[in-house]
Amino acid sequence: MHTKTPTTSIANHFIPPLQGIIVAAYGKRFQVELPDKKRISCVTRGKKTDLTCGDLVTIKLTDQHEGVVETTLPRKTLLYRSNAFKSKMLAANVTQIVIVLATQPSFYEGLLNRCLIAAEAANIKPLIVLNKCDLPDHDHASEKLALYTTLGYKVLRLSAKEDITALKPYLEGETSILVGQSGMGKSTMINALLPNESVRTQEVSHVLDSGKHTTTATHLYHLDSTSQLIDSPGLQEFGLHHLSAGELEHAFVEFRPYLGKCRFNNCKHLQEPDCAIKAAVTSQDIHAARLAMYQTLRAELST
Ligand SMILES: Nc1nc2c(ncn2[C@@H]2O[C@H](COP(=O)(O)OP(=O)(O)OP(=O)(O)O)[C@@H](O)[C@H]2O)c(=O)[nH]1
Ligand SMILES: [Mg+2]
Ligand SMILES: [Zn+2]
Repeated sequence: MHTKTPTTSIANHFIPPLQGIIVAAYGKRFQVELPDKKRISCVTRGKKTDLTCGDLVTIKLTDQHEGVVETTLPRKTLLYRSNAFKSKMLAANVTQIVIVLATQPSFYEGLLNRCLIAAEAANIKPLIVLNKCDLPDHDHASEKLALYTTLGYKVLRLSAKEDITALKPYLEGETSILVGQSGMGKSTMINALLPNESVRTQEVSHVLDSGKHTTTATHLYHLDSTSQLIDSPGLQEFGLHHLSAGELEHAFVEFRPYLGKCRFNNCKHLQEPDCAIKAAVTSQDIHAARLAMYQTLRAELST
């Protein structure tokens, strides 16, 4: 004969914390998805708000669909941007940054460089996608990207509206975040990859040559049991104030063979004599545009 286990009295004494993943971040409120896919709307204790999409957390239920975040599990990676005053987390635990560019609206090469530098500094692999290749006149955008292929970055050309197949193999087994300016087609890509989702998208403004900032919060979607995809709001700027001088110079992949070879140990590669990086620009081993980008970013650092 089986006797009934007194579950209720045990439950009253110890409720094990539930583990979940943050699938959406709205300021101080977070959607946490539990292993059974149930979603709980959570707040944090006190003033703690340093949580972001992709964070693994433990929560305590306060209601059937509401809870409080108790702890954050250690992060494998953290992608964030910062200016002189504040920093903003974009996502945690991502393994790949998909930098989404388009032929229209025109993309800023400075922002592309900043995304690449952030990816290198956070040890996250970048992938560059030129979207909207169905539109005429994409040659100019394509030409601008030749430099990045030379640096070893993969540049994928596609049209999310016509055929997203080319992107699929790159997403397998990865947690990828789509980043880029507004109107490049990030949410359109989510819809193309996940036909059951209907993420809001919006026509771009041709007059302003810009998107309309349609996506306002970061969201994580499951592609399959091992692949996740994060949609994020369009970026206008990408400050990198949090990087040290050493992190910055190492994030320029083609600088690495020359680092430590300047006359001065603490060479900033700005005006110093006998600078190995500037010599490599003269010999055309480093592209002048990348040194200019480095110098812009170096001037923004506090040290
Ligand atoms: N022709 C063409 N248009 C596209 C393609 N991909 C997206 N679009 C259009 O571009 C516009 C902007 O797309 P969205 O997906 O909203 O862009 P987004 O990057 O998510 O923009 P934000 O949410 O504002 O950051 C929409 O009108 C899309 O239909 C494409 O491959 N070809
Ligand atoms: Mg969007
Ligand atoms: Zn130097």
